[in-house]
Amino acid sequence: MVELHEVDARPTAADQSPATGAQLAIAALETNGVDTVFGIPGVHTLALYDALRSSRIRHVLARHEQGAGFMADGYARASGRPGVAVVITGPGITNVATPIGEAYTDSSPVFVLSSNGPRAYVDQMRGSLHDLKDQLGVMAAVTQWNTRAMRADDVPAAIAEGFRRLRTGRPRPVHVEIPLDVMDEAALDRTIPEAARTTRPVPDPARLGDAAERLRRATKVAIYCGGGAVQAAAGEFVLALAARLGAPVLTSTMGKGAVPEDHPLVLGALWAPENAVDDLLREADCLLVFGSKLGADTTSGFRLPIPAELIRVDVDEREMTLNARPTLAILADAALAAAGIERALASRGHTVGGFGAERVAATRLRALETAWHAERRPYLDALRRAIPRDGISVTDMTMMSYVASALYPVYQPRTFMFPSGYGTLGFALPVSIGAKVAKPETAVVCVVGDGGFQYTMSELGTAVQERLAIPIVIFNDSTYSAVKEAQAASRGGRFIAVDLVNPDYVDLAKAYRIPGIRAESPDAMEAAIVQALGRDLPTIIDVPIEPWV
Ligand SMILES: Cc1ncc(C[n+]2csc(CCOP(=O)(O)OP(=O)(O)O)c2C)c(N)n1
Ligand SMILES: [Mg+2]
Repeated sequence: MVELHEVDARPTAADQSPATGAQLAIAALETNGVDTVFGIPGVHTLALYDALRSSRIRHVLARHEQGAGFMADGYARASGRPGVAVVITGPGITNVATPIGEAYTDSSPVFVLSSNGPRAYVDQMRGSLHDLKDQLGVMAAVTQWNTRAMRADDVPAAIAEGFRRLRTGRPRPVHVEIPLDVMDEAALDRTIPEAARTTRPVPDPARLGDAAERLRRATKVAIYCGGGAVQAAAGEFVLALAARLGAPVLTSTMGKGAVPEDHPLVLGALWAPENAVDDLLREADCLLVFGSKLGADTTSGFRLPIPAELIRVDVDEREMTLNARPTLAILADAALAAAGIERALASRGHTVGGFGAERVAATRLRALETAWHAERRPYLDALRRAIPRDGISVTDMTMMSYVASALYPVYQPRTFMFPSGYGTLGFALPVSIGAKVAKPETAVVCVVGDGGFQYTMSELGTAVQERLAIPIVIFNDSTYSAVKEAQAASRGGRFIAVDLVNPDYVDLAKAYRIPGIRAESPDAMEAAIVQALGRDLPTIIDVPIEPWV
């Protein structure tokens, strides 16, 4: 089954084309348009790093593989291009599994390239360094596709297939593993397959016509956008459709930014059970959903009102019927489907008043007034003022982020990031780093709680080393407040394991020789963020806040 091959790793002087498995791997990344990888080297990836040295790919050195995985995810979320993490076998893999789990739930195109021991010993636990019983098994749990290249000749095809999958349908992470001796093995065939082009599922015209007919029969239509609408950049087509139907546009948290939240027909992520948006939805006779699984969390336990007519558009056949059975399902890219439905309605000369902008404005106002923790809005308004319209806010699992989901307006796709599905604390700092590396000219702000920050604060080292102008806003209450709140709500206030003794974050900034500021008010925080955006280093902004519980 497995056999050891003699290895001749050196390319001849006459032939500078890629030769070893490792060189082919890096060449295949280049062919696939990769300009940056995030990782940490080890003795199991020496060959890969050696090949990276002579490539044009930039390597960003993380401080923990969890950080490298999140950075690759942030790069992907910000740019829409696959993000790449390079890790060692064993602990490198188990460390990266957590952010890849997040990328999987949130459909982010992350490519993990790893190593393993020599082929002959893979999975055998014979006492080699970094032995892991079932490395592909670990990664199978968090990827859509996962393979081991057993010969140098197989490396280019494995990498090409990974990228093809990232660029087709639903973009969930992939993993390619190259055992140690395969990296140094000379390949007989040096051909690198051409990069796969991104394909977007094209809607069936008959279904678009069917959708137009159903929408024509409806009197009050509402539109709902999930992460799929962000990925497809469907905004302008969704808005044209909304204008034709007088339809309010709602989003999930992952859908924030699909449409600008200051548009007169946009209600954003303001829906909550029994609020004004909920009342409005109960009057709708048709809901048109673009790229959302209508998940348990997003719908507060499947409480989002679903009218008799439910049209769902999704790139994933399974998601399309998950959680709520549609009366019409369209397997398609959200932008192509929205444009197609709008054209079909236009050709039928169909326009209706629907709910209309006035009703939407009144609904928005009432929903804002009654929103959960609306008293914290001054912080979110200050954050919004400090960040340019196209600026990216990366938010961690902290109370302020949950409030932000409803109350922080987002205007452009890929400018609001949150660990939506896996809910991983420590997401924000490394994801900010990846986003800033992908978009150096764009303002990127990290919003994190005092607890979540400590999960990945070691990545401060990376942000300093790369001189990234990231304001790191720590909403500090020395508490795991989300948990404390849950203990108050369902355990009769029997609090346990929620109080934190934290470092002084301004002093921590000093240790890294970067600016550190304590901002005692929303205004002070706003000024500190604006200043921080103008530096060429990260800035820690410690914001002491009132207890939530
Ligand atoms: C990896 C991980 N472990 C545990 C949790 C459970 N958890 C959710 S929120 C939270 C508290 C976060 O504290 P902090 O970052 O200070 O934000 P706060 O809730 O205080 O605003 C915890 C422990 C989690 N989401 N992720
Ligand atoms: Mg806290």
